[in-house]
Amino acid sequence: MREIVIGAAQMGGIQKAESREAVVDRMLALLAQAAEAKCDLVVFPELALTTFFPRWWMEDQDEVDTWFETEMPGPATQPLFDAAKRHGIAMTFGYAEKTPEGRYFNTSILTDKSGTIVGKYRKVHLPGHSEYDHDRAFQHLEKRYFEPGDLGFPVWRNLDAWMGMCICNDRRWPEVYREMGLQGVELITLGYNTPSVNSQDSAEGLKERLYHSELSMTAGAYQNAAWVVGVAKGGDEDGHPLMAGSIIVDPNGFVVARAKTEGDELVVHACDMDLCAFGKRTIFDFARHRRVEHYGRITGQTGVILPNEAG
Ligand code: CDT
Repeated sequence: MREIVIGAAQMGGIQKAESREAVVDRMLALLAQAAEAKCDLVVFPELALTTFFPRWWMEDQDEVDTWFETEMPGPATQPLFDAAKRHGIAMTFGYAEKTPEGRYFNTSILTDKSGTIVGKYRKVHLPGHSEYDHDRAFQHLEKRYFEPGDLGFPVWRNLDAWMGMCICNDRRWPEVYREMGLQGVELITLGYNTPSVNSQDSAEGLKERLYHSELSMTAGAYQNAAWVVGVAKGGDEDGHPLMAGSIIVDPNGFVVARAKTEGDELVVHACDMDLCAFGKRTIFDFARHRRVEHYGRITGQTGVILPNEAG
């Protein structure tokens, strides 16, 4: 048995006026709870240090830059790394990254139990739009403020398991899980900020959104025989409702633990990495069953090409 006690550290809304230090205090409280619960790993949401700022239209780059971290850890986040090391807990969280070259990414990092960063992932699937959209109930400007990640979907050996990360919208794309599945991933962690209502269709509300989120993560877990831990920001954020619904999914695709609230809440489950082995050597033994000669379109084209247009 290779058990990792995982704490899915859901966070309630982070208001625009909330300082990094105040948010880090909330994260420290969750880490302390995780230490009480004997967690080995704590998973925080996407853009865990700030409000989900891509909902705001900004033209002044100096203002945009205030939402980005230029170093990790930096002065505001160092206490997190110190606490993780003191408790002996590995952690992962998302933040907006500005590189020394002036590039902007929606990023998450993974540490080991000594608080050393062992993995970095930059969000590949950026939803939304880059210009102001008058037809939406609210904006989703990730394509304006970030560039698509340039690191692919690596996996890392950490806590005696193969771990990978993705971020929010990535969880809706089967290619993401399979890229990691093909590297033997056993645990995929992800954070998300999902509005409770679709900005382009008010009929798609909380119930439908929770369903799609869970459907994506349970399918990704099952089809790759891996644990999936999806951690939300939830509740009211700057007057905008965010869907909560953090879950821990086992390698058979079953939800084994879920958040009960929309606020700061630690969901704990002891996850045995050895449970991945059965699916990986049977129905999802990729080496025996995949038929790559038929998958060319997956990497060869993006949009739909109807058969009568193919030429
Ligand atoms: N943060 C993020 O990726 N949110 C998206 C919202 C999609 S609507 C533009 C998500 O897939 O949950």
